[in-house]
Amino acid sequence: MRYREINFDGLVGPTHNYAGLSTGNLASQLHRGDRSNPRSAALQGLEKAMTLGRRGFPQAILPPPARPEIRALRNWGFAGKSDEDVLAEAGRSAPQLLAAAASASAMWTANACTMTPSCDSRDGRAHFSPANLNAKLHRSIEPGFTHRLLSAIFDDEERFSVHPPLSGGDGMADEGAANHTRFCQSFSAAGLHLFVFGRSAILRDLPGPRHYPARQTLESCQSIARRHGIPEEQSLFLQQSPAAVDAGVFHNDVISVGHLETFLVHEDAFLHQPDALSRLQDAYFLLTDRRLQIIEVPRDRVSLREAVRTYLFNSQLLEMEPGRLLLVVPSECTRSKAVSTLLETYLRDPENPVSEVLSFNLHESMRNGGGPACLRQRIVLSANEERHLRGRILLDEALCQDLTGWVMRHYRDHLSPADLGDPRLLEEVRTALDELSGILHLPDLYQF
Ligand code: SUG
Repeated sequence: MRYREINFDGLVGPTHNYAGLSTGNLASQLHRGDRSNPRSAALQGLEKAMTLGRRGFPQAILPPPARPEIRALRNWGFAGKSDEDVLAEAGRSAPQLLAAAASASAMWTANACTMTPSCDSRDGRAHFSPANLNAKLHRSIEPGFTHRLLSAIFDDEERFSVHPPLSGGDGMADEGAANHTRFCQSFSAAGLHLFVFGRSAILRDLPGPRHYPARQTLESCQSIARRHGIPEEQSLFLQQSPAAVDAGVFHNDVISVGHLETFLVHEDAFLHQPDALSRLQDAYFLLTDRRLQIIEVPRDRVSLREAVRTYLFNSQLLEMEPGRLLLVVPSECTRSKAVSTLLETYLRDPENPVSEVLSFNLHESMRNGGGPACLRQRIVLSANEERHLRGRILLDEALCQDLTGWVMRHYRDHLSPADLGDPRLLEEVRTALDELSGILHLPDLYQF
């Protein structure tokens, strides 16, 4: 059976703003309070998805949840007869909680879930676990909608299994595919699943970061592998370098990117890196009799700081033809001397699979710490499974045109955290999402 990878990009929601909610995410901290442009943010994301779609890489779209999330505000005790009253009350007494309920953070669909293709799971179904995102207040309200959305799209129990998010609170904190990479010779071949964690809920003697929180736990990674039925020899668990977390690497996809048999990784990504990479190489060899091409970027070529600033590793690798990869980077990379010099040497080197670099202006998302890789969830499906997807979510020219028109009609071109309590914004969002569920043929997706 032939499988292919479809990138499901997050459609940026109409409340995209800079409230500085993510400690440990340097960009989010730096841009706290800035004015955002939700319309540009959505168009920048669509431009990336559609350009890659036109180049022949399969693309789909995941719609945003409704924000501000009034249910969360009511749950946190803001009362009122109408939703507008609740909004006003939260805005008056706890603007930071209102900002948490209004964040458009679901745009970073790498954090939506972890998926396992059916060829790697014991029961022969594709498995999905919405990430609980317990590590951050504003993100912990995402999994309810994500679960509903995935259940609507993958609505076929014979082929798909959509699990509930992991329960267990902080000890099971899970950030989804941002800390997961599947290595394989082809999408249809058995894959090795690399899960990356920052801390353990049980093991007391692991080193940890000093300044910023490590988000994902070892136990959540193991639980995902277990519930998805991944055979033991097909998974590996590695710990992030605590120094990297302290330098702003809040997810592993900020410091490494893997695709098929290539792994582009910074020298300071993992704890005890030489040992970690040889464990990876050994596990892959044991499974496939083949070797990964590990491209390790030395810190004296690109410092950890520059890697975090440019988001070089939050790039996408896509196979154009066997052995030739396209590297999709944010335009911050092309403006960095260190990064562009490195990439030029890659392009000149016939042994290096990176054969083309494509850069995108994703400034709106980047200012909140989200690059190309954050904006997509990789979903590997067989041709037969693809036929059973629900909704009009595969991106083609017609859908792109409809979505662009929809954004132009409904999105503001500027928004400040102070605007989040505006009752007209709530109304605008609801009108927009009602229309969106029609465009995507996903009725009943939104329950305001
Ligand atoms: O979780 N930023 C996100 C960025 C997520 C990036 N995703 C990946 N690396 N896969 C986060 O820190 C900022 C939102 C705000 O401040 O309003 C935010 O949530």
